[in-house]
Amino acid sequence: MKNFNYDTDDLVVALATPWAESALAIIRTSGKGSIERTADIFTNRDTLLNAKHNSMNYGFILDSKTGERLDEVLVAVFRAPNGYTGQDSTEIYCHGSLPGLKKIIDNFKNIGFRNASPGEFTFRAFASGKMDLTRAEAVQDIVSAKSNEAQSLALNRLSGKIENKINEVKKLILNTISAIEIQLDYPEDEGGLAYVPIDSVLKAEGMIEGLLSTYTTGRVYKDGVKVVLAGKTNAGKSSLFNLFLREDRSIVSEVHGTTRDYLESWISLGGIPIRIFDTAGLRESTDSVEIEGIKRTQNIMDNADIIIYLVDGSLGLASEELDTFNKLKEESSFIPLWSKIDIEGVSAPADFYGISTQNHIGVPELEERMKELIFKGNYIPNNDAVIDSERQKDLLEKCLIELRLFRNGMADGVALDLVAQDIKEAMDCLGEITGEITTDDILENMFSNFCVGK
Ligand SMILES: Nc1nc2c(ncn2[C@@H]2O[C@H](COP(=O)(O)OP(=O)(O)OP(=O)(O)O)[C@@H](O)[C@H]2O)c(=O)[nH]1
Ligand SMILES: [Mg+2]
Repeated sequence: MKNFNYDTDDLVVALATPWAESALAIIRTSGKGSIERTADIFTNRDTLLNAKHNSMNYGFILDSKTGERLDEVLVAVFRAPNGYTGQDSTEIYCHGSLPGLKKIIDNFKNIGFRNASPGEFTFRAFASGKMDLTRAEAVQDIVSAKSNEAQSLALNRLSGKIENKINEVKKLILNTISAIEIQLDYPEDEGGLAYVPIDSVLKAEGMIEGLLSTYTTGRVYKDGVKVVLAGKTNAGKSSLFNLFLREDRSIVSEVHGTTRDYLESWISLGGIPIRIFDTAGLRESTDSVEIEGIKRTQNIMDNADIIIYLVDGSLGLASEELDTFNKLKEESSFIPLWSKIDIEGVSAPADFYGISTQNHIGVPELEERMKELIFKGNYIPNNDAVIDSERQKDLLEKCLIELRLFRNGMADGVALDLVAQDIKEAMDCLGEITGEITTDDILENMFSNFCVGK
Protein backbone atom coordinates (compact mmCIF):
# COMPACT_ATOMS: atom_id res chain seq x y z
CA MET A 1 0.00 0.00 0.00
CA LYS A 2 1.71 3.14 -1.24
CA ASN A 3 -0.27 6.32 -1.61
CA PHE A 4 -3.42 6.04 0.39
CA ASN A 5 -3.22 8.20 3.45
CA TYR A 6 -6.20 10.50 3.46
CA ASP A 7 -5.72 12.26 6.75
CA THR A 8 -9.09 13.11 8.25
CA ASP A 9 -7.72 15.60 10.80
CA ASP A 10 -6.38 18.37 8.61
CA LEU A 11 -8.10 21.06 6.55
CA VAL A 12 -8.88 20.40 2.88
CA VAL A 13 -10.18 22.58 0.07
CA ALA A 14 -11.30 21.79 -3.48
CA LEU A 15 -13.34 23.17 -6.32
CA ALA A 16 -16.47 20.98 -6.50
CA THR A 17 -17.61 22.29 -9.89
CA PRO A 18 -15.66 22.01 -13.19
CA TRP A 19 -12.59 24.14 -13.86
CA ALA A 20 -14.40 26.13 -16.52
CA GLU A 21 -15.84 29.59 -16.88
CA SER A 22 -19.39 29.50 -15.51
CA ALA A 23 -22.03 31.70 -13.87
CA LEU A 24 -21.38 30.22 -10.43
CA ALA A 25 -18.87 27.81 -8.90
CA ILE A 26 -18.63 26.06 -5.55
CA ILE A 27 -15.50 25.71 -3.45
CA ARG A 28 -15.70 23.22 -0.66
CA THR A 29 -13.75 22.93 2.60
CA SER A 30 -13.77 20.38 5.39
CA GLY A 31 -11.99 19.67 8.67
CA LYS A 32 -11.99 20.77 12.28
CA GLY A 33 -11.62 24.55 12.35
CA SER A 34 -12.71 25.06 8.74
CA ILE A 35 -15.60 27.34 9.73
CA GLU A 36 -13.34 29.55 11.90
CA ARG A 37 -10.69 29.67 9.17
CA THR A 38 -13.25 30.63 6.54
CA ALA A 39 -14.56 33.32 8.93
CA ASP A 40 -11.02 34.77 9.13
CA ILE A 41 -11.20 35.64 5.41
CA PHE A 42 -14.88 36.67 5.34
CA THR A 43 -16.21 40.22 5.68
CA ASN A 44 -18.83 39.21 8.25
CA ARG A 45 -16.55 37.22 10.53
CA ASP A 46 -18.89 37.07 13.52
CA THR A 47 -21.87 36.08 11.38
CA LEU A 48 -19.95 33.04 10.18
CA LEU A 49 -18.56 32.17 13.61
CA ASN A 50 -22.10 32.11 15.01
CA ALA A 51 -23.76 30.64 11.91
CA LYS A 52 -26.04 27.70 12.45
CA HIS A 53 -25.63 24.34 10.71
CA ASN A 54 -27.13 24.42 7.20
CA SER A 55 -27.16 28.21 6.97
CA MET A 56 -26.29 30.49 4.03
CA ASN A 57 -24.30 33.63 4.77
CA TYR A 58 -23.72 36.58 2.48
CA GLY A 59 -20.45 38.53 2.32
CA PHE A 60 -17.08 38.92 0.57
CA ILE A 61 -14.03 36.66 0.59
CA LEU A 62 -10.97 38.71 1.56
CA ASP A 63 -7.33 38.26 0.64
CA SER A 64 -5.71 36.86 3.80
CA LYS A 65 -2.62 39.04 3.31
CA THR A 66 -3.90 42.37 1.96
CA GLY A 67 -7.55 42.35 3.08
CA GLU A 68 -8.59 43.07 -0.52
CA ARG A 69 -12.05 41.81 -1.55
CA LEU A 70 -11.65 38.80 -3.86
CA ASP A 71 -15.28 37.94 -4.63
CA GLU A 72 -18.87 38.48 -3.52
CA VAL A 73 -20.08 35.11 -2.23
CA LEU A 74 -22.52 33.07 -0.21
CA VAL A 75 -20.99 30.75 2.38
CA ALA A 76 -22.90 27.65 3.48
CA VAL A 77 -21.96 26.40 6.93
CA PHE A 78 -22.20 22.75 8.04
CA ARG A 79 -21.40 21.76 11.60
CA ALA A 80 -20.12 18.37 12.85
CA PRO A 81 -21.47 15.76 13.26
CA ASN A 82 -23.99 16.85 10.62
CA GLY A 83 -23.39 17.74 6.99
CA TYR A 84 -21.97 15.59 4.20
CA THR A 85 -18.55 14.85 5.68
CA GLY A 86 -19.66 14.70 9.31
CA GLN A 87 -17.00 17.36 10.01
CA ASP A 88 -17.21 21.15 10.23
CA SER A 89 -17.25 22.34 6.65
CA THR A 90 -18.08 25.27 4.41
CA GLU A 91 -19.14 25.72 0.81
CA ILE A 92 -18.37 28.99 -0.93
CA TYR A 93 -20.73 29.90 -3.77
CA CYS A 94 -18.73 32.30 -5.88
CA HIS A 95 -18.57 33.57 -9.45
CA GLY A 96 -17.16 31.08 -11.92
CA SER A 97 -14.20 33.07 -13.21
CA LEU A 98 -11.09 30.92 -13.51
CA PRO A 99 -8.59 33.55 -12.22
CA GLY A 100 -11.04 34.44 -9.43
CA LEU A 101 -11.42 30.79 -8.37
CA LYS A 102 -7.67 30.28 -8.41
CA LYS A 103 -7.17 33.32 -6.19
CA ILE A 104 -9.73 32.11 -3.63
CA ILE A 105 -8.32 28.57 -3.52
CA ASP A 106 -4.73 29.88 -3.17
CA ASN A 107 -6.01 32.12 -0.41
CA PHE A 108 -7.38 29.07 1.47
CA LYS A 109 -4.04 27.33 1.00
CA ASN A 110 -2.28 30.36 2.48
CA ILE A 111 -4.29 29.95 5.68
CA GLY A 112 -3.56 26.26 6.25
CA PHE A 113 -5.77 24.26 3.89
CA ARG A 114 -4.35 21.68 1.46
CA ASN A 115 -5.81 20.47 -1.85
CA ALA A 116 -8.27 17.63 -1.29
CA SER A 117 -7.47 14.35 -3.07
CA PRO A 118 -10.07 12.61 -5.28
CA GLY A 119 -13.10 11.54 -3.26
CA GLU A 120 -11.65 12.87 -0.02
CA PHE A 121 -14.90 14.52 1.12
CA THR A 122 -16.76 11.25 0.65
CA PHE A 123 -13.92 9.37 2.33
CA ARG A 124 -14.35 11.64 5.36
CA ALA A 125 -18.10 10.89 5.31
CA PHE A 126 -17.27 7.15 5.34
CA ALA A 127 -14.60 7.54 8.04
CA SER A 128 -16.97 9.48 10.29
CA GLY A 129 -19.67 6.80 9.90
CA LYS A 130 -22.02 8.94 7.77
CA MET A 131 -22.21 6.28 5.07
CA ASP A 132 -21.11 2.71 4.41
CA LEU A 133 -19.03 1.72 1.36
CA THR A 134 -22.04 0.80 -0.79
CA ARG A 135 -23.37 4.32 -0.37
CA ALA A 136 -19.94 5.85 -0.97
CA GLU A 137 -19.68 3.91 -4.24
CA ALA A 138 -23.13 5.19 -5.19
CA VAL A 139 -21.98 8.80 -4.81
CA GLN A 140 -19.55 8.50 -7.71
CA ASP A 141 -22.12 6.50 -9.69
CA ILE A 142 -24.55 9.40 -9.40
CA VAL A 143 -21.96 11.88 -10.58
CA SER A 144 -21.01 9.76 -13.60
CA ALA A 145 -24.49 8.39 -14.47
CA LYS A 146 -25.06 8.40 -18.24
CA SER A 147 -28.86 8.07 -18.20
CA ASN A 148 -31.91 8.82 -16.06
CA GLU A 149 -32.18 5.16 -15.11
CA ALA A 150 -28.52 4.89 -14.11
CA GLN A 151 -28.94 7.98 -11.96
CA SER A 152 -32.13 6.62 -10.30
CA LEU A 153 -30.51 3.25 -9.59
CA ALA A 154 -27.48 4.99 -8.06
CA LEU A 155 -29.81 7.15 -5.97
CA ASN A 156 -31.45 3.96 -4.64
CA ARG A 157 -28.04 2.72 -3.58
CA LEU A 158 -27.19 6.07 -2.00
CA SER A 159 -30.39 5.93 0.02
CA GLY A 160 -29.19 2.60 1.40
CA LYS A 161 -31.06 -0.06 -0.59
CA ILE A 162 -27.98 -2.27 -0.94
CA GLU A 163 -26.82 -1.59 2.60
CA ASN A 164 -30.26 -2.54 3.98
CA LYS A 165 -30.35 -5.76 1.96
CA ILE A 166 -26.85 -6.69 3.09
CA ASN A 167 -27.79 -5.97 6.69
CA GLU A 168 -30.79 -8.30 6.38
CA VAL A 169 -28.51 -11.05 5.04
CA LYS A 170 -26.07 -10.39 7.86
CA LYS A 171 -28.83 -10.86 10.43
CA LEU A 172 -29.74 -14.24 8.97
CA ILE A 173 -26.13 -15.39 9.01
CA LEU A 174 -25.55 -14.02 12.48
CA ASN A 175 -28.53 -16.02 13.65
CA THR A 176 -26.78 -19.19 12.49
CA ILE A 177 -23.38 -18.17 13.83
CA SER A 178 -24.91 -17.50 17.28
CA ALA A 179 -26.54 -20.94 17.29
CA ILE A 180 -23.21 -22.55 16.39
CA GLU A 181 -21.39 -20.68 19.11
CA ILE A 182 -23.88 -21.85 21.72
CA GLN A 183 -23.40 -25.41 20.47
CA LEU A 184 -19.65 -25.06 20.67
CA ASP A 185 -19.79 -23.54 24.15
CA TYR A 186 -22.32 -26.00 25.59
CA PRO A 187 -22.20 -29.16 23.45
CA GLU A 188 -23.49 -31.45 26.21
CA ASP A 189 -26.82 -29.53 26.46
CA GLU A 190 -27.95 -30.92 23.14
CA GLY A 191 -26.85 -34.46 23.88
CA GLY A 192 -24.35 -34.22 21.00
CA LEU A 193 -26.99 -33.29 18.40
CA ALA A 194 -26.21 -29.90 16.98
CA TYR A 195 -29.19 -27.70 16.11
CA VAL A 196 -28.22 -25.04 13.60
CA PRO A 197 -30.81 -22.94 11.70
CA ILE A 198 -29.99 -23.95 8.13
CA ASP A 199 -33.19 -22.23 6.91
CA SER A 200 -31.59 -18.89 7.67
CA VAL A 201 -28.60 -19.80 5.55
CA LEU A 202 -30.81 -20.88 2.67
CA LYS A 203 -32.75 -17.66 2.88
CA ALA A 204 -29.50 -15.67 2.96
CA GLU A 205 -28.29 -17.53 -0.15
CA GLY A 206 -31.56 -16.71 -1.93
CA MET A 207 -31.20 -13.02 -1.13
CA ILE A 208 -27.59 -12.96 -2.35
CA GLU A 209 -28.56 -14.76 -5.56
CA GLY A 210 -31.28 -12.14 -6.03
CA LEU A 211 -28.78 -9.30 -5.67
CA LEU A 212 -26.28 -11.00 -7.99
CA SER A 213 -28.96 -11.38 -10.67
CA THR A 214 -29.23 -7.58 -10.84
CA TYR A 215 -25.55 -7.16 -11.75
CA THR A 216 -25.98 -7.48 -15.54
CA THR A 217 -28.70 -4.85 -15.45
CA GLY A 218 -26.60 -2.61 -13.22
CA ARG A 219 -23.58 -2.79 -15.53
CA VAL A 220 -25.71 -2.14 -18.60
CA TYR A 221 -27.02 1.09 -17.13
CA LYS A 222 -23.61 2.06 -15.77
CA ASP A 223 -21.29 1.33 -18.70
CA GLY A 224 -23.69 1.24 -21.61
CA VAL A 225 -23.57 -1.14 -24.56
CA LYS A 226 -21.55 -1.07 -27.79
CA VAL A 227 -23.76 -1.53 -30.86
CA VAL A 228 -22.31 -1.72 -34.37
CA LEU A 229 -24.15 -1.23 -37.65
CA ALA A 230 -22.44 -3.39 -40.25
CA GLY A 231 -23.13 -4.79 -43.69
CA LYS A 232 -22.29 -4.37 -47.34
CA THR A 233 -21.98 -0.94 -48.92
CA ASN A 234 -25.26 0.85 -49.64
CA ALA A 235 -27.25 -1.44 -47.29
CA GLY A 236 -28.61 1.56 -45.36
CA LYS A 237 -26.31 1.63 -42.29
CA SER A 238 -25.77 5.38 -42.25
CA SER A 239 -29.49 6.00 -42.77
CA LEU A 240 -30.26 3.87 -39.71
CA PHE A 241 -27.47 5.55 -37.71
CA ASN A 242 -29.00 8.96 -38.47
CA LEU A 243 -32.45 7.68 -37.54
CA PHE A 244 -31.17 6.53 -34.13
CA LEU A 245 -29.44 9.89 -33.59
CA ARG A 246 -32.38 11.87 -34.94
CA GLU A 247 -29.95 14.03 -36.93
CA ASP A 248 -28.10 13.88 -40.23
CA ARG A 249 -24.70 13.03 -38.77
CA SER A 250 -23.52 10.50 -41.30
CA ILE A 251 -23.47 11.12 -45.06
CA VAL A 252 -26.09 9.07 -46.91
CA SER A 253 -25.89 8.54 -50.66
CA GLU A 254 -26.57 5.95 -53.31
CA VAL A 255 -22.82 5.82 -54.02
CA HIS A 256 -21.32 2.57 -52.68
CA GLY A 257 -18.57 3.13 -50.15
CA THR A 258 -19.84 6.51 -48.91
CA THR A 259 -18.82 5.88 -45.29
CA ARG A 260 -15.04 5.47 -45.29
CA ASP A 261 -14.22 5.69 -41.60
CA TYR A 262 -16.43 4.79 -38.68
CA LEU A 263 -18.55 7.34 -36.78
CA GLU A 264 -19.75 6.88 -33.22
CA SER A 265 -22.21 8.52 -30.89
CA TRP A 266 -24.08 7.94 -27.63
CA ILE A 267 -27.83 7.43 -27.76
CA SER A 268 -30.33 6.33 -25.14
CA LEU A 269 -32.49 3.26 -25.70
CA GLY A 270 -35.20 3.53 -23.05
CA GLY A 271 -32.56 4.78 -20.60
CA ILE A 272 -29.84 2.32 -21.64
CA PRO A 273 -26.75 4.23 -22.78
CA ILE A 274 -25.81 2.90 -26.21
CA ARG A 275 -22.57 3.70 -27.98
CA ILE A 276 -23.54 3.24 -31.58
CA PHE A 277 -21.13 2.92 -34.52
CA ASP A 278 -21.75 3.53 -38.21
CA THR A 279 -19.09 1.70 -40.20
CA ALA A 280 -17.57 1.48 -43.66
CA GLY A 281 -19.50 -1.00 -45.83
CA LEU A 282 -17.90 -4.41 -46.30
CA ARG A 283 -16.79 -5.19 -49.84
CA GLU A 284 -13.72 -6.21 -51.85
CA SER A 285 -11.71 -3.08 -52.55
CA THR A 286 -8.39 -2.02 -54.03
CA ASP A 287 -8.58 1.49 -52.60
CA SER A 288 -6.11 1.69 -49.70
CA VAL A 289 -8.22 4.19 -47.74
CA GLU A 290 -11.32 2.01 -48.08
CA ILE A 291 -9.33 -1.11 -47.13
CA GLU A 292 -8.21 0.64 -43.93
CA GLY A 293 -11.83 1.66 -43.23
CA ILE A 294 -13.00 -1.96 -43.63
CA LYS A 295 -10.21 -3.14 -41.31
CA ARG A 296 -11.52 -0.71 -38.69
CA THR A 297 -15.05 -2.01 -39.21
CA GLN A 298 -13.79 -5.53 -38.45
CA ASN A 299 -12.05 -4.34 -35.27
CA ILE A 300 -15.18 -2.61 -34.04
CA MET A 301 -17.28 -5.67 -34.84
CA ASP A 302 -14.86 -7.86 -32.85
CA ASN A 303 -15.41 -5.70 -29.76
CA ALA A 304 -19.15 -5.13 -30.10
CA ASP A 305 -21.84 -6.21 -27.64
CA ILE A 306 -24.40 -6.28 -30.44
CA ILE A 307 -23.89 -6.42 -34.20
CA ILE A 308 -26.79 -5.19 -36.29
CA TYR A 309 -26.11 -6.53 -39.77
CA LEU A 310 -27.99 -4.88 -42.64
CA VAL A 311 -28.69 -6.69 -45.87
CA ASP A 312 -29.87 -4.48 -48.72
CA GLY A 313 -33.43 -5.83 -49.07
CA SER A 314 -33.72 -4.57 -52.65
CA LEU A 315 -30.81 -6.81 -53.67
CA GLY A 316 -30.89 -9.65 -51.14
CA LEU A 317 -27.92 -11.46 -49.60
CA ALA A 318 -24.97 -11.20 -51.97
CA SER A 319 -22.77 -14.24 -52.51
CA GLU A 320 -19.65 -12.35 -51.37
CA GLU A 321 -21.18 -11.58 -47.98
CA LEU A 322 -22.38 -15.13 -47.27
CA ASP A 323 -19.23 -16.17 -45.38
CA THR A 324 -19.33 -13.14 -43.08
CA PHE A 325 -23.07 -13.47 -42.60
CA ASN A 326 -22.93 -17.18 -41.71
CA LYS A 327 -20.14 -16.59 -39.21
CA LEU A 328 -22.07 -13.79 -37.53
CA LYS A 329 -25.19 -15.96 -37.37
CA GLU A 330 -23.36 -18.10 -34.80
CA GLU A 331 -22.99 -15.12 -32.46
CA SER A 332 -25.65 -14.71 -29.80
CA SER A 333 -25.59 -10.94 -30.05
CA PHE A 334 -26.38 -10.68 -33.73
CA ILE A 335 -29.43 -9.01 -35.28
CA PRO A 336 -29.96 -9.57 -39.02
CA LEU A 337 -31.89 -6.74 -40.72
CA TRP A 338 -33.51 -6.71 -44.14
CA SER A 339 -33.50 -3.06 -45.21
CA LYS A 340 -35.59 -0.91 -47.56
CA ILE A 341 -38.83 -2.89 -47.09
CA ASP A 342 -40.77 0.20 -48.22
CA ILE A 343 -39.76 -0.63 -51.81
CA GLU A 344 -42.50 -2.50 -53.60
CA GLY A 345 -41.96 -6.25 -53.65
CA VAL A 346 -39.34 -6.15 -50.86
CA SER A 347 -40.21 -8.10 -47.72
CA ALA A 348 -38.05 -9.63 -45.02
CA PRO A 349 -37.43 -13.43 -45.02
CA ALA A 350 -38.46 -15.29 -41.84
CA ASP A 351 -35.22 -15.02 -39.87
CA PHE A 352 -34.64 -11.31 -40.58
CA TYR A 353 -36.07 -8.20 -39.00
CA GLY A 354 -37.51 -5.99 -41.73
CA ILE A 355 -36.74 -2.27 -41.61
CA SER A 356 -37.35 0.87 -43.58
CA THR A 357 -35.52 3.96 -42.42
CA GLN A 358 -37.38 5.94 -45.02
CA ASN A 359 -40.86 5.07 -43.70
CA HIS A 360 -39.78 4.29 -40.11
CA ILE A 361 -41.07 0.71 -40.29
CA GLY A 362 -39.65 -1.98 -38.00
CA VAL A 363 -37.80 0.34 -35.59
CA PRO A 364 -39.79 -0.55 -32.40
CA GLU A 365 -39.30 -4.27 -33.12
CA LEU A 366 -35.57 -3.72 -33.62
CA GLU A 367 -35.33 -1.79 -30.36
CA GLU A 368 -37.24 -4.52 -28.51
CA ARG A 369 -34.83 -7.16 -29.85
CA MET A 370 -31.85 -5.03 -28.79
CA LYS A 371 -33.23 -4.82 -25.24
CA GLU A 372 -33.79 -8.59 -25.13
CA LEU A 373 -30.17 -9.21 -26.13
CA ILE A 374 -28.86 -6.60 -23.73
CA PHE A 375 -30.62 -7.96 -20.65
CA LYS A 376 -30.31 -11.62 -21.70
CA GLY A 377 -33.62 -12.44 -20.09
CA ASN A 378 -32.64 -10.83 -16.78
CA TYR A 379 -35.28 -9.20 -14.70
CA ILE A 380 -35.28 -5.43 -15.09
CA PRO A 381 -35.99 -4.13 -11.62
CA ASN A 382 -38.01 -1.08 -10.84
CA ASN A 383 -37.08 1.01 -7.86
CA ASP A 384 -35.08 -1.88 -6.46
CA ALA A 385 -31.59 -2.57 -5.17
CA VAL A 386 -29.40 -3.08 -8.24
CA ILE A 387 -25.67 -3.68 -7.91
CA ASP A 388 -23.26 -2.46 -10.54
CA SER A 389 -19.98 -2.67 -8.67
CA GLU A 390 -17.60 -5.48 -9.58
CA ARG A 391 -16.21 -5.31 -6.06
CA GLN A 392 -19.63 -5.97 -4.56
CA LYS A 393 -20.37 -8.73 -7.09
CA ASP A 394 -17.08 -10.55 -6.37
CA LEU A 395 -17.67 -10.40 -2.63
CA LEU A 396 -21.27 -11.61 -2.94
CA GLU A 397 -20.08 -14.56 -5.05
CA LYS A 398 -17.40 -15.37 -2.50
CA CYS A 399 -19.98 -15.15 0.29
CA LEU A 400 -22.26 -17.55 -1.59
CA ILE A 401 -19.43 -20.07 -2.02
CA GLU A 402 -18.66 -19.96 1.70
CA LEU A 403 -22.32 -20.42 2.64
CA ARG A 404 -22.59 -23.45 0.34
CA LEU A 405 -19.38 -24.90 1.75
CA PHE A 406 -20.86 -24.45 5.20
CA ARG A 407 -24.12 -26.18 4.30
CA ASN A 408 -22.33 -29.07 2.58
CA GLY A 409 -20.06 -29.45 5.59
CA MET A 410 -23.06 -29.59 7.89
CA ALA A 411 -24.76 -32.16 5.67
CA ASP A 412 -21.59 -34.30 5.61
CA GLY A 413 -21.26 -34.17 9.39
CA VAL A 414 -17.98 -32.22 9.41
CA ALA A 415 -16.99 -31.02 12.90
CA LEU A 416 -18.89 -27.89 13.89
CA ASP A 417 -15.79 -25.86 14.73
CA LEU A 418 -14.49 -26.46 11.20
CA VAL A 419 -17.68 -25.55 9.31
CA ALA A 420 -18.00 -22.52 11.57
CA GLN A 421 -14.96 -21.05 9.77
CA ASP A 422 -16.83 -21.09 6.45
CA ILE A 423 -19.84 -19.22 7.72
CA LYS A 424 -17.62 -16.68 9.47
CA GLU A 425 -15.79 -16.09 6.21
CA ALA A 426 -19.15 -15.53 4.53
CA MET A 427 -19.93 -12.91 7.17
CA ASP A 428 -16.56 -11.22 6.58
CA CYS A 429 -17.37 -10.88 2.87
CA LEU A 430 -20.50 -8.94 3.77
CA GLY A 431 -18.49 -6.82 6.20
CA GLU A 432 -16.13 -5.97 3.35
CA ILE A 433 -19.02 -4.94 1.13
CA THR A 434 -20.30 -2.40 3.63
CA GLY A 435 -16.83 -1.42 4.81
CA GLU A 436 -16.61 -2.63 8.44
CA ILE A 437 -13.75 -4.76 7.25
CA THR A 438 -11.52 -2.91 4.88
CA THR A 439 -7.94 -2.27 3.84
CA ASP A 440 -6.12 0.74 2.44
CA ASP A 441 -5.93 -1.06 -0.92
CA ILE A 442 -9.69 -1.34 -1.14
CA LEU A 443 -10.17 2.27 -0.11
CA GLU A 444 -7.53 3.58 -2.49
CA ASN A 445 -9.02 1.60 -5.33
CA MET A 446 -12.43 3.03 -4.66
CA PHE A 447 -11.73 6.66 -3.83
CA SER A 448 -8.99 7.23 -6.42
CA ASN A 449 -11.72 6.90 -9.08
CA PHE A 450 -13.71 9.77 -7.63
CA CYS A 451 -13.72 13.35 -8.83
CA VAL A 452 -11.75 15.89 -6.84
CA GLY A 453 -14.21 17.86 -4.73
CA LYS A 454 -16.61 14.94 -4.20
N1 LIG B 1 -36.05 3.04 -50.24
C1 LIG B 1 -35.19 3.10 -49.26
N2 LIG B 1 -33.93 3.53 -49.48
C2 LIG B 1 -33.06 3.55 -48.45
C3 LIG B 1 -33.43 3.14 -47.15
N3 LIG B 1 -32.35 3.28 -46.34
C4 LIG B 1 -31.36 3.75 -47.12
N4 LIG B 1 -31.78 3.92 -48.39
C5 LIG B 1 -31.01 4.43 -49.51
O1 LIG B 1 -29.93 3.57 -49.78
C6 LIG B 1 -28.77 4.30 -50.18
C7 LIG B 1 -27.59 3.94 -49.26
O2 LIG B 1 -27.88 4.35 -47.94
P1 LIG B 1 -26.75 4.58 -46.86
O3 LIG B 1 -27.43 4.78 -45.56
O4 LIG B 1 -25.80 5.61 -47.31
O5 LIG B 1 -26.04 3.16 -46.91
P2 LIG B 1 -24.72 2.66 -46.19
O6 LIG B 1 -24.93 1.26 -45.79
O7 LIG B 1 -24.31 3.61 -45.15
O8 LIG B 1 -23.68 2.71 -47.38
P3 LIG B 1 -22.05 2.84 -47.34
O9 LIG B 1 -21.70 4.00 -46.46
O10 LIG B 1 -21.69 3.06 -48.75
O11 LIG B 1 -21.53 1.54 -46.81
C8 LIG B 1 -29.16 5.76 -50.10
O12 LIG B 1 -29.50 6.20 -51.39
C9 LIG B 1 -30.38 5.77 -49.21
O13 LIG B 1 -31.26 6.83 -49.47
C10 LIG B 1 -34.78 2.71 -46.93
O14 LIG B 1 -35.21 2.35 -45.83
N5 LIG B 1 -35.59 2.71 -48.03
MG1 LIG C 1 -22.63 4.72 -44.82
